Amino acid sequence: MSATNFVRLAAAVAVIAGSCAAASASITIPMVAVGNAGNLPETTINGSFGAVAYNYNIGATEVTNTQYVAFLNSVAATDTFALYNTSMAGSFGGITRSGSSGSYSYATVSGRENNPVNYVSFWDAARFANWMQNGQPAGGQNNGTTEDGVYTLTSGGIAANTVTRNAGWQWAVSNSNEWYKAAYYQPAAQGGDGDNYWMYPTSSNTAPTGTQANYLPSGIGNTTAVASYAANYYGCYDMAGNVYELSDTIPAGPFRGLLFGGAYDNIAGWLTPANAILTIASSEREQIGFRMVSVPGPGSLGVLVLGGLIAGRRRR
Ligand SMILES: [Ca+2]
Ligand SMILES: [Ca+2]
Ligand SMILES: [Ca+2]
Repeated sequence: MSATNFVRLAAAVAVIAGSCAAASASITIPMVAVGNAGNLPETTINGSFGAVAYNYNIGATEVTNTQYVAFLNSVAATDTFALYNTSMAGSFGGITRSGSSGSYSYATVSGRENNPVNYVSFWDAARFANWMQNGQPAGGQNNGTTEDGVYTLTSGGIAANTVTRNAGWQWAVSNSNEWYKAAYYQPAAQGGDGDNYWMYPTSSNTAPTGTQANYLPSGIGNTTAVASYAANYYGCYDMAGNVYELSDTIPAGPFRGLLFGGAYDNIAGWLTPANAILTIASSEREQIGFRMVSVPGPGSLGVLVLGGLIAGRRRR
């Protein structure tokens, strides 16, 4: 990343400044289960991260261009909320747009179908999550499609960066603890490090080689197809490198993060928890994509949130 877009903060945190089929078929996002609910956080490296009180699923991979194209073709014939960024058609992207507003259609770039989508803001990712939560409806960006569901998106909430998950969420953009746990956690009793947390998202205390993750030593200098390298303990791919993945955690101000794990152009130190970035919620960059989380089983968090009513129904 260029130095002009970075401001180094304490604790080795950086800030990123603002910076092919067209048919809208239903998509399936491969998810892996992250158990060990109630695990303790890692607290010695870069704050306190990784504690998650509930079981959840997380995307096995970053959200891909193919998955994002299905979203665009469902909701962005008129791209009211700028879900498409024209840089997606460039050499780091993988999505083209044709037609004119009102009849836009979108396609993946040949050979980059399974690369992670990038040039997405947190608000794009939040709208994707709403679309997933709402059952992948077609027909435009409206309150039943992209503007409500997991995240209630109002102009005021966006401007103030105060939008958080609604109760009963089933799909969401991963938060920093969910992401961190899936990347670095492995119980010592199940073969993990002595303190249950690895230094690298490849379930190791040794930096991956350029053939084990897409980061600077790979020499690729661009995104690669997701799952081109081995999965980690929980079955997640590319938590080390490829693209950074947005977080719905609000640390302060206009930011979302922290984002851990590095991108295709980072050195090994940026794959560790010692280095992470905050990103402005509206920022869109080639190094940043996102990964989904869901709660296990249809409506299971709804059971937790709504208590005995639904739980009782489910027992019948
Ligand atoms: Ca956008
Ligand atoms: Ca450790
Ligand atoms: Ca990644």
